[in-house]
Amino acid sequence: MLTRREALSTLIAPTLRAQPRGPNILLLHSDDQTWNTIRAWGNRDIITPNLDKLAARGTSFRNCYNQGGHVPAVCVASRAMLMTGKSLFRATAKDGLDTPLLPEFLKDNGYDTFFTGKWHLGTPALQRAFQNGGLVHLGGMGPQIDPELSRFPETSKSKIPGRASVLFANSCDDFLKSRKNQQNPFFAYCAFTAPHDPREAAHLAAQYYGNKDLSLQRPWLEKPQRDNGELTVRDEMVVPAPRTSAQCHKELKDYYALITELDNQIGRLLNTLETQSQLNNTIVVFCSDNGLAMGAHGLMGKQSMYEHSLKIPLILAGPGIQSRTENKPIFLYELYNRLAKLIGRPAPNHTETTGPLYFAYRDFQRALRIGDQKIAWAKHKTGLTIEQYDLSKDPYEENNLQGTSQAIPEGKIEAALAKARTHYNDPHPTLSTSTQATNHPTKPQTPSTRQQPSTVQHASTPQTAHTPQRPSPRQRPLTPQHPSTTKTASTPRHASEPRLQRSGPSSLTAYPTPTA
Ligand SMILES: [Ca+2]
Repeated sequence: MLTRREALSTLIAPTLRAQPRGPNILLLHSDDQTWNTIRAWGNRDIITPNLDKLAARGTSFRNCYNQGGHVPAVCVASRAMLMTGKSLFRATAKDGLDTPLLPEFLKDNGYDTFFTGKWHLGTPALQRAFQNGGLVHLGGMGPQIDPELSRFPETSKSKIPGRASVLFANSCDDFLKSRKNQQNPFFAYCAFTAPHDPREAAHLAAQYYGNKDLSLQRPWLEKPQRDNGELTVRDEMVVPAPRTSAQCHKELKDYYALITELDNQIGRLLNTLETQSQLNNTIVVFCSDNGLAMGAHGLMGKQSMYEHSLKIPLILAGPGIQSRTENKPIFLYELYNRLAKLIGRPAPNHTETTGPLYFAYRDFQRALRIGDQKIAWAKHKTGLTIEQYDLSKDPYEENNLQGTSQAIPEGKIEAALAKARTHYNDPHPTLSTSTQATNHPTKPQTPSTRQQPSTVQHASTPQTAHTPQRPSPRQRPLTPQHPSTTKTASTPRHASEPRLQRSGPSSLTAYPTPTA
């Protein structure tokens, strides 16, 4: 015979058990931060004590990738993928953003949601997705000093005195402090604009790094050795080619200074969580949206298929997350799916996990992984550039294997390519590594109307029109983690695709010098 109290307890308990309070989630997002810019990950120059602590208590995803972009502002596609949990060609503004965004999914699962920082996916999606917000930078790049910001959910902008990273951290900090004794868990998304240029950080560079002689990004070159179809984009003009090591050294120091400033602000936020007794009940995510060349391969921007532009930091720490290193490659868009599982909810059907490692930029650059081998190609005005790197031995992509005995057979590339295109619904089926039937000069074209290329560049072969590769004496290796092998099943060659045809050294094209 149950007592009255026991009977009431029996009625109430299942309800309480069905609605446990999930862990909070704090998503810390940087802008244009390449993967090898965390001291705990092996960069002995950079100062990132708070990210180092986060890495020590969490999981470091050492091979996390942005899958690519549709326009030079790669940030847009990356952030669309992050918010939708969809891969590149499905996370479009047209239909991708129509599905529940990550904050909407969390709100539906009992979370109070908050946003501050850079939002690059349009005002309607922002206002729809979040319940609360602070200072917001609507759009792409903005100044690091006295930025023009709006206050969520308003869209009118005004100049706010202060440094951008501090202002966004202030907004997030106010929200975290307001959460004491709140019943619902929270999702707070703080999207910093650092270390994106303009790199207004001269005094911070002097303060943090002084006269320190930084190692330049590998392989440092005065200018690109090969055309990738996008050498005159704005990002490449930040320091016009040919660049000097002194110029790149200054840019790198300012870049590192912005990251150190960002790290300080992240430390503030994590300290607030700790003083609010919320640190142990909060999943902290740190990631960036895309990488940046910063002088590697003679490039400055992010519009390429090299690791420095695709690979980004990703660290998760908090309840249920082990302290370890994960070397298996992962696309950033998988974060949505993983967070759903971490809070004990089924991931929405529209979210994707990492499939074949296939990367795309606009309609003229593609890259594909076959195991540890990475094949990248780009159509440009005068031809086609193909490169192949063994990332297990050459993580900085310094030794192009195309045109050597180690080049992967064309049939194997085509099979993997057909599978990846189908998997990701790439709408540009004519972009393959093939040059067949187009071996004739082409007129300069706009990127969107590019035709099949006329020739193939094998960059491992000497090219007299190029500046010889001159690695900086200050270059030295960090500690890259070798990516694990990804199996790609052999599938029949796609009937509509022309066969891969590589031309020999005689067809090498001169690399056009970028124009300002
Ligand atoms: Ca970015």
